[in-house]
Amino acid sequence: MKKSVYSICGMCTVRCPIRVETENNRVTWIEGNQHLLGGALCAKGSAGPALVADKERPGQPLIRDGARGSGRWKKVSWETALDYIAEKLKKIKAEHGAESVVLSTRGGPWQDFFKSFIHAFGSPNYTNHDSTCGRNTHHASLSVYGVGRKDYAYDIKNAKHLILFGRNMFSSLRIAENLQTLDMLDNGGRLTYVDVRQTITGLKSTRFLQVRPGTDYALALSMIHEVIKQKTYDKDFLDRYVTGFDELCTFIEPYTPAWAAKECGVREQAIKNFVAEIKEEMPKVIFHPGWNLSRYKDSFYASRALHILNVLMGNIEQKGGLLIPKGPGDCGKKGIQAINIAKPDIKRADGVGWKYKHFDKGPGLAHLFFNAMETEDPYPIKAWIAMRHDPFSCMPDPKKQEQHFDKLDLLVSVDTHYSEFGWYSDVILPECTYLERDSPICVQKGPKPRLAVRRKAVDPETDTKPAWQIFKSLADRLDMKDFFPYATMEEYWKWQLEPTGYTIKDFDDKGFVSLADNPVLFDPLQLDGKFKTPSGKIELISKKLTDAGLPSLKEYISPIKPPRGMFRLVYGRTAVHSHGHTTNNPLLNELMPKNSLWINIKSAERLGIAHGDLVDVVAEDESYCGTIHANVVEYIHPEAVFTLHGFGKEIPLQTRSFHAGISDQKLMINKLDDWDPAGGGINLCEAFVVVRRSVKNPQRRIEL
Ligand SMILES: Nc1nc2c(c(=O)[nH]1)N[C@H]1C(S)=C(S)[C@@H](COP(=O)(O)OP(=O)(O)OC[C@H]3O[C@@H](n4cnc5c(=O)[nH]c(N)nc54)[C@H](O)[C@@H]3O)O[C@H]1N2
Ligand SMILES: Nc1nc2c(c(=O)[nH]1)N[C@H]1C(S)=C(S)[C@@H](COP(=O)(O)OP(=O)(O)OC[C@H]3O[C@@H](n4cnc5c(=O)[nH]c(N)nc54)[C@H](O)[C@@H]3O)O[C@H]1N2
Ligand code: SF4
Ligand SMILES: [Mo]
Repeated sequence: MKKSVYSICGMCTVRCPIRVETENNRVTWIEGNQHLLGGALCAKGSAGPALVADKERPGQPLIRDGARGSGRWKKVSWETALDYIAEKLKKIKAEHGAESVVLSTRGGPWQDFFKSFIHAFGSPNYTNHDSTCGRNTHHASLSVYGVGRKDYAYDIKNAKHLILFGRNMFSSLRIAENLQTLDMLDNGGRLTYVDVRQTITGLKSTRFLQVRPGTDYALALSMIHEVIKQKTYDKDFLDRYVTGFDELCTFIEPYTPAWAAKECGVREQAIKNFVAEIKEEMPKVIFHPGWNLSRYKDSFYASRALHILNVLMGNIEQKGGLLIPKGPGDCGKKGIQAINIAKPDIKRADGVGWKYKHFDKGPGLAHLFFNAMETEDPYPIKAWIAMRHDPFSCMPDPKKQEQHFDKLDLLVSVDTHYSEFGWYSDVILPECTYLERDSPICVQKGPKPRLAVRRKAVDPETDTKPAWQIFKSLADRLDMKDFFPYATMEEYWKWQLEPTGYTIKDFDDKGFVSLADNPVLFDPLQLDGKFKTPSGKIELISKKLTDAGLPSLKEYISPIKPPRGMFRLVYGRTAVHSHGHTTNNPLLNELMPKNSLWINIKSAERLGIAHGDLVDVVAEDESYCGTIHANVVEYIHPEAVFTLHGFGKEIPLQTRSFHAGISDQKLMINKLDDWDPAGGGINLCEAFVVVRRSVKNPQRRIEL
C-alpha cells in the first residue's frame, strides 16, 4: 500500500521538514516539504532510505560479553537489557547518590524529555555536545545581549551583505539558510567569506579573505576600528540600547586595518573597502557570529567582536538583519505543553553554576565531567548514559577519555548505530531511525513560528525502539512512573496540544501548523525588555564577565606558529556527511568513502609530497598516526592542514567505514584540558601534527 507522510528529517540535527512516500513498509521517496523548502533536500537527507536498510547497525539490545572495547557482545531482549541497566542504576544510586549518573544528548527541541529523565532520577547532571560545537558563540551572545545564540534568526534573504567567518554554509548545511543566501545573491546582495582555505562557500562569495589560522579576532577588531573611524554605526541605536561604547572606542584604537593586514595576511585596502561598502548597506548587513567558531583560544572573543559589529550596524529587528524569533505568545496563540521536570537542587559535577557562574547552566560543559571522574570532586561519577551522543567522536583524545570512563561502573549508549563510545560501553540500546518513529511536537520559533512534528513513515524491521519508549520503560523500572505517564505518542501529542486548540489532524495537510500568516516583527524602537543582561541593555562590557574576573574587551594575542616541521590541524565538514554517523551509510559512503589531507602546495613540495600521495599524519605525542591521500592545493594557508571530521572509525562491524580515512579527534592529544575559561568551548584548533610522505605509497614500495 502507498502512503505519504510529512515528517522531520533526522540525517543531521538541522531537522528540515520533509515528505516521505512509502510502499509496503518501504521508503520509496523523500523530498523537502514543498510548503517550506520547495522540495529541496540535501544528499544526506536523500540517503535516509539507505540508513533504514543498512544492516550494519545494531538490530537488538546488546550487553558487553568481554572487556570494554573488545567487540564481544551478547544479543539480549529488551527486558533483559533494561532490567540490567535499571539494577545497576539502583545500586549506583544507593551507594553513591543519584547525582553520580550523567546523561548526555545532542541538544535540540527534544532535549527537555531526556533532561527530565535524569532530573526525575535525582541527578542535575544533564549535558550535551555543545562544548565542542556552538558553546563559545552561545556564551558570546549571552554576554552581549543576555540571550543565547539561537535567540536571533538571520533575515539573510533581505540582507544586502552577509559576512561569514569560517561559517562554511554551503558544506555545513542548513537548507533554508542556503536557499535564502542564494536568493540574497540573486538580488544583488554581497557575501564576504573568511577562511584559512578556499571552500564552496568562498567560491560563491563576492569577497574571499584568506586569513592566517586563528586570527579572526584580529580581523574583526580591525573591522570594528574602521567602522568606528568611518562612523559606520547607528548612533540612535547605540544611544537607545547599548552601554560601553566609549570603552570600546578607547580599546579599539590600536587595532587598525594596517595592523590587522600584517597579523592576518589580508590586504589593508580590502578591509577599508569592505567597511566603505557596508556603510552604504547598513542596517541590512549581517555578521554571522559563527556556529562552530569554537576552536581557537580566543574564539569566544572573536564571536563577541562579530556580535559587536552587528550591534554597531543597528540591525536588530530590522529587515535584512537579526530578527528576534517569535513564539506562539508573540502571535497571540497559546503554546504547547511539554514534559519538563525541574533540576534537583544539587551542585552540578562539572562545576557550572557554582564554580563557573558565568556559564549557561542548561547543559553545562561535558568535558568538565572528566575532572570530576578523576578527582571525585565534588562527588564521584559512576555512570554515563549517552543518548544520540558519541563522546569519543565529539570530544578530543578518545584514548584519554577511555581512561576516565574506565573508572565508571556503567556506560550506556542509546544510538541508531554502533558509535565509537557505544562500542566501548557496557550496553547498547538501539533506537529505531527517524523514519521509523514518532517524536513529540515541537515549537519552531522564527519570524513565522510554527508547530512541527516528526511522524513515523515505516515500522522498524529490526528489534529497535524509539528513545521515548526506551526511557519510559527504564523509568518504569526505576519507580519513576510519573516521568512520562503516557502509553503512546498519540496520547502525549493530545496532552501537548491541549492548550492550543489544535489536534494532530491539523498537521496532516502540510506537516506543520503555522502560527502566523505573515512575519511578526517587533517595533525596533521598542526593544526594551528584549535584552536579558543584568542592566537590560546590550552590554559591550559584560557585568557577568567582570564578576567572573574576565575581560570583556580582551587584548589580542597572536596565535603561536606551529613548531618547526609541524602544522596546525584544522577540520570541518562536507555537504555529504553528518559528522561521523553517515560515513558507513551505503549511499553516502559511496559518494565519499574517506577523507584526505589538504596541504599547501609549497609545504608539500618541501616535504616531497605530490598530490594524491599517501601521507602519514602523526599526533604530537606520536600516539596516533593515520595514513591518507594528500590533497595538495594552493588555497590553504601554509601553517594549516585540513581534514574532514567523522572518519578513521574503528568499528569492525561497520565494514565500509572501518579504518577508512583518519580521525581528527584522535590527533587532538591532551586537548580535553585545553578549553576557554571565558567561552567554555574546547580549543579544538590548538593541536599540531607532523605530516610526512608515507612508506605505504605504491611507488615507494617498488623503490624499496
Ligand atoms: N553537511 C553537514 N552540515 C552540517 C554538519 C555536518 O556534519 N554535515 N554539522 C552541523 C553542525 S553540528 C555544525 S556545528 C555546523 C558547523 O558549521 P561551521 O561553523 O560552518 O563549521 P565547519 O564546517 O566545522 O568549518 C568551518 C570552516 O572553518 C575553517 N577554519 C579553520 N580555521 C579557521 C580560522 O582561523 N579562521 C576562519 N575564518 N576559518 C577557519 C575551516 O577551514 C572550515 O572551512 O555545521 C552543521 N551542518
Ligand atoms: N575533532 C572534532 N571534534 C568535533 C567536531 C569536529 O569537526 N572535529 N565537531 C564538533 C561538533 S560541531 C559537533 S556538533 C559534535 C558532534 O558530536 P555528536 O553529537 O556526538 O555527533 P553526531 O555524529 O552528530 O551524533 C552522535 C551519535 O548520534 C547517533 N545518532 C544519529 N541519529 C540518531 C538517532 O536518530 N537516534 C539516536 N539515538 N542516535 C542517533 C549517531 O549514530 C552518533 O553515534 O562534535 C564536535 N566535535
Ligand atoms: S540538512 Fe540535509 S540531512 Fe540535515 S536535516 Fe536537512 S535534509 Fe536532512
Ligand atoms: Mo555542531
